[in-house]
Amino acid sequence: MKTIIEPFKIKTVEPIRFTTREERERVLTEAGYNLFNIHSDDVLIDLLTDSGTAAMSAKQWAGIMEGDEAYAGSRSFYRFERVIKEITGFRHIIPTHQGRAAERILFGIVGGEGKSIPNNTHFDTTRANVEMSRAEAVDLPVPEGHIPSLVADFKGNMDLKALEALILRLGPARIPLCMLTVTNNSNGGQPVSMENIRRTAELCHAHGIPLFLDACRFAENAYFIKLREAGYKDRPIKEIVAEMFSYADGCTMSAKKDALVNIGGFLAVNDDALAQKARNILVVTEGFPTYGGLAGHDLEAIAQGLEEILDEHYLKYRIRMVAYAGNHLTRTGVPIVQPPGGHAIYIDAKAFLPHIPPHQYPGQALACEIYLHGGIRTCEIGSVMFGKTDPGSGEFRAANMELVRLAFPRRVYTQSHMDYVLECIREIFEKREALRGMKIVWEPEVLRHFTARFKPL
Ligand code: P61
Repeated sequence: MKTIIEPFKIKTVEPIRFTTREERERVLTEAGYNLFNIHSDDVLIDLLTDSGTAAMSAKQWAGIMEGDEAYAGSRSFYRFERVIKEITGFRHIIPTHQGRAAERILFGIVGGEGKSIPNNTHFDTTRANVEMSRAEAVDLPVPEGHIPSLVADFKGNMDLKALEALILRLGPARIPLCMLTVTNNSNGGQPVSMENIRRTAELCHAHGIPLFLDACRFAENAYFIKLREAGYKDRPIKEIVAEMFSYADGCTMSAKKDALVNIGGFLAVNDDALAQKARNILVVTEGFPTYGGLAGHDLEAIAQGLEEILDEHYLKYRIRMVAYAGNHLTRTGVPIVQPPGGHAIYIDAKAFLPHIPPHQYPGQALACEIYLHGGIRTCEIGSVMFGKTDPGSGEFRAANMELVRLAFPRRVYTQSHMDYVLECIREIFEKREALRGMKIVWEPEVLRHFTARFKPL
């Protein structure tokens, strides 16, 4: 059979609320044209993020009831630890309340003034935690990663020549570890190849530098390796995952993505001394080492989710659903970051709205119109998020790309929800000349995309 179906049936449903265009116009005006300011009850289909938005399975909900809430030595912790050890092979498993808490603990130990952390591309919380420690976060993606229309298999890869040059320039003493984000979220959700993981590890280890994975979407990355990399077609996904982790010395993970839960994360390391330091911080800021900021029932749900994510029927459906959306938009002429990534489609708003210059925020204009037209919430990843306006001179600096991300929650929306989203974008594309840019009327000092207020021009 060629048709790919959702590999689950639905036991519990949650209604979604329909609104009229007039209602959405009012909601958007009151929200200052910022989709982060909207109540989720006013959203029909929410594609703001794939983080913490998954639907849990019956077995995960059963695990929630089974969770052992003992302060110390919880049975649920031992299941969590066993499952993660089996998947990653790492020696020390340290639970945290989410991904950024693992990052804060790790960089609180290895970061600091004068240090540099290379990464294929830091996610914004990772960069913030590196910089909060006063270290420098260096992005070294392969050059093809920056060309939205280019179709290539592993646009998430690390630029190995640039990494070697950095190591030779700074010396290994200033590089306490190197990171690889799989898949590369900030670069379009593009995967990293096994060859690139292995060669990054070889280069780092030759200089005594440990390699860590930012493993949020490790299973989606592994499935791309199976699909696209020579020699992996017939290998079980568990083996591919094990090989990916075998090159690394540790990882940070937000369980809100590929562990199919609504909250949670962990830090995993091989180094005994590093693990001891991490547990010292954990016990002060997160919790006792056998729960680390989570309830016993959360640990249970994560362990179960990590077993479910490795189901190849699930991964095939997941990657094909995103590809279905991407290929449909491409056939319609809608410019997107190519090829479609693992968890999201990124519309290239600069090419979609060539008549709106970056300083009039084409991504924000498009995200607002997608909400007005279809009640769908997406996220601007462009000059609102990464651009800057100098408060003194008023000079504007644009972001590298003007993107709108449609991130797909796991196991939440069906094929017909997807068809509705595609129809909405197609209709906006047909009348794109009518769209106007936006101006910022108020912005905070940091992370302006969350709270800034806009007006249409
Ligand atoms: C997302 F607008 N991602 O993509 P935590 N590493 C990576 C992530 O993708 C990631 C984290 C670490 C989110 C949520 C998000 O400003 C924002 O469990 C590759 O969220 O702490 C999270 O994991 C951090 C969206 C986070 C944002 C911060 O939508």
